[in-house]
Amino acid sequence: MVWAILDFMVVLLFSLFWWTSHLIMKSQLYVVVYKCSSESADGEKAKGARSHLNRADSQGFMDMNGVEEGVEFLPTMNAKKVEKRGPKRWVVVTAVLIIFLLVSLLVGLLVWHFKYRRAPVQKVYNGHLVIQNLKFIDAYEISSLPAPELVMGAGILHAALQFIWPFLALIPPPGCSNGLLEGSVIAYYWSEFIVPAYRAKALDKAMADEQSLIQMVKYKSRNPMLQVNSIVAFRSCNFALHAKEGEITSFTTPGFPNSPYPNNARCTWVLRADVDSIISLTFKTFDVEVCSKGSDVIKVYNSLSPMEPDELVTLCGIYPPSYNLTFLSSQNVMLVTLITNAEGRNPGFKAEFFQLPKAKTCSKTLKGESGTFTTPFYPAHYPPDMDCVWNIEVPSTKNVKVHFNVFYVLEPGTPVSSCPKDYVEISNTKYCGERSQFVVASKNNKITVRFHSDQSYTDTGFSAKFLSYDSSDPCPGKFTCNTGRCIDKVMRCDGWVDCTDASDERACNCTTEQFRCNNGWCKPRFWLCDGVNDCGDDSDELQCKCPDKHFKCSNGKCIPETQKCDSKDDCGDGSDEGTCSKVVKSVPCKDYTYKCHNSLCVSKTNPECDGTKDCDDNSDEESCDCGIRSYSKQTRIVGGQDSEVGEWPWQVSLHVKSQGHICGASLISDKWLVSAAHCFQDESQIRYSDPKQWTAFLGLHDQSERTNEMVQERSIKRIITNSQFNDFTYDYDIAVLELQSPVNFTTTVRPICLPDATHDFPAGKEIWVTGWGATSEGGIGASILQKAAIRVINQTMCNTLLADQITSRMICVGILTGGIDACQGDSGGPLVSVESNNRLFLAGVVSWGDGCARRNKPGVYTRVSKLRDWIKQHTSL
Ligand code: 4AZ
Repeated sequence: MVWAILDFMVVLLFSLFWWTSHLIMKSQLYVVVYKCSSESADGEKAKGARSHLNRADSQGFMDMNGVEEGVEFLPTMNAKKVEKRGPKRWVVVTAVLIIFLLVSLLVGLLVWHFKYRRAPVQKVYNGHLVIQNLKFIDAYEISSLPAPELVMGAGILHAALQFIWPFLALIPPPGCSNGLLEGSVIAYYWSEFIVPAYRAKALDKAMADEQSLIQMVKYKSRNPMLQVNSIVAFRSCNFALHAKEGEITSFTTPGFPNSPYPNNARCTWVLRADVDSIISLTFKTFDVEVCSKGSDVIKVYNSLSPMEPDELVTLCGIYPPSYNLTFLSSQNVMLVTLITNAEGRNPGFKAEFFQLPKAKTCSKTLKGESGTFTTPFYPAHYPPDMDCVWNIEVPSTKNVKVHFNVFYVLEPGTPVSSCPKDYVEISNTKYCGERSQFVVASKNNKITVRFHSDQSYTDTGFSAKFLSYDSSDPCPGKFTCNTGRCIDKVMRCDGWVDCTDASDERACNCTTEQFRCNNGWCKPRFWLCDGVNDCGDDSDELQCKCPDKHFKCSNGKCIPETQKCDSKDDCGDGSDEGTCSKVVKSVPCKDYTYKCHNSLCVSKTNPECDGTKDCDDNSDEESCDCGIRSYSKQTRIVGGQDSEVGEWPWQVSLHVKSQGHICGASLISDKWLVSAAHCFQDESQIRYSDPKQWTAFLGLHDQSERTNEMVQERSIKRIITNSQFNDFTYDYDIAVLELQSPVNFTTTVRPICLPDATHDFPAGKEIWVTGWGATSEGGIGASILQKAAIRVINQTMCNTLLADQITSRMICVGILTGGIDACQGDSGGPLVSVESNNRLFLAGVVSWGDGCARRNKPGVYTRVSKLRDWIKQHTSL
């Protein structure tokens, strides 16, 4: 239709052109008449003007009366005469102008039509089709392309070849040996089309539609009996790039960043470098369909053939910009492939590569008291096909140990027990996989560390340091684990396993505050009957178990299992009804049942935004645009606890004028934040309760980069602290803040979900705390947003540990061995839990603690679910 209109316009323009050219001729004649009667000075001027005309015009001609005629533009001075003898001057000027415009438009349109719209574009597709009523014969099984006659000889395909010629191969379907299958052949094809640019999209559409493809093959074959099914066509796009000496070369998926990469595509990028060079490839931006079976996928190969043994990595999903996506080749070639399915509209990637001289060796001899070493190109993925040896030697009177700070030598699908592919080897022991920090010690002053990577799949590698130690006292003032690691003496026999081989908890005499497990371990007494198998043999929980076929309520009561999830509160604390995975609809509303908007209640644990409609009015799945990160990739922490950009998009930094960052907060809508009431208590010097004192920074990653384009800065309009907040006990430690103007949701700014009042965060659940607070007790704040995974602590146990200071508006979360915790400056910030559907909920607000990261002193957080109604009352959210 659009093209019909365009064609009509072209015809119209031709007509106009014809008409206007007549007009031009007429006006030329008109000028000639004028020229005939002009004389003297005017005539001179006209002559002068004539010299500007083109040659054909300036030649002029003689009429019958011998009057010289010519074509000229009208000199201004003749205007009056013109007015007397013909149409006014402005009419002529306007006409000339219109003509000029129309001609330009016409020329433009013709250029666009022939140069761009009709410009030939090459479209390449490959794929396969199944021909059902073609009997497979052995003659098809030839190494070169089958000759057309051969296929036509089969009497079926014929002209279909015009469409899908040439076939790369004709094979019987899998599972059938040659010649055995009656009437069925799989034809692999590769076809190239040259089409006008304006038809390219329609061709893509047709090639993506299986039914239209089948029709097309049938039509072209002129054989309606041909039974073709399951035909697929993939768009081919192939690029070849060569690294330039000393330069970085970039490439992107087609259309990046303005339009998504094509569906049903097979794209390849062949990367080459000079001989004796290797390639370093980095994905700078990576946004591909979220990984699932059959999803769009990018693969990088350490060769030019896309074969599994040479595959370096398979990538899909969305990676934050800070994620390390650098890969190295072992030789001067690399291949990147993109395979896309029929769905998904993601932008794709931007990548860069450059060449590096191929290092002769990565092996080294390291001497001295201490030193560091890493896998080649760490923290980039180490190259495949590498063997490095580090010969370490410390002074002869000392022994040596190697401490691995970071260790990622993981090959997907390989057992870490035998490490058959990539590995680190020390004293005939192989290490591989993902490991937390560990130490390997030697019994003399030398140690040899070997690293091997095979052809496929590479990882981040390791970062290690070597240290010399005195063999008579390997850990001065400390306890030495059998692994060689040094730990504080107080950690010996305290019930916690601190040495990876548990050597700190063996051969212990239990104290009066401990009980002895059946297997001999000593454990703190308050761990008895806490529902966690601390002994490992369950002996700390056995005496407190309910009889067979009974359910143990959270308050310790035992009830028959049949009474669980029967819509009656048999425990008395709702714990038998609050943890039912099956929805019992329209149960009597209780403290532990979820209330739908229609006032009916359902008994299901945490039904909000879990992707299942549990309320008849769907109210449990409404207002669920929250708790989702823009980046689908969870990063591994490499050498620290730094967050990735956009990993916690609800995190807010609250600054006080002239003091900088003071507290954290969480974004719950485009204009409301949740924080801690204790952040807004006035002090003699500063009125912290005054909204004008505060500025909120959203989308912030690094405190030193607050002017970054991803950051949104807002003033605070209102601070509402909970009127029941007690600044002695820190009970009801919650506040909501209204922003002066709403924020825009972006990849780095998004709200967190608020849990329903009945939402359960069970003891033992892993939860994340984030903030720019102090990184040690009494220490200074972090510049990069920090993250830490901690666990919910049983409320009764926490009350014991923290001297009965825990109210029901508080939740204790931490790691009882110490070392991981929130601290000063994290206050007000989020404690978030990953719930079903990978959605994150605000479980708590950082509130207080007995110091930071101390043993048996978990952090205390405001329990948001308990104050959900208060938040609703003040924000209507
Ligand atoms: C504080 O002063 C603070 N360990 C916050 C949290 C904790 C301790 C202190 C928890 O803001």
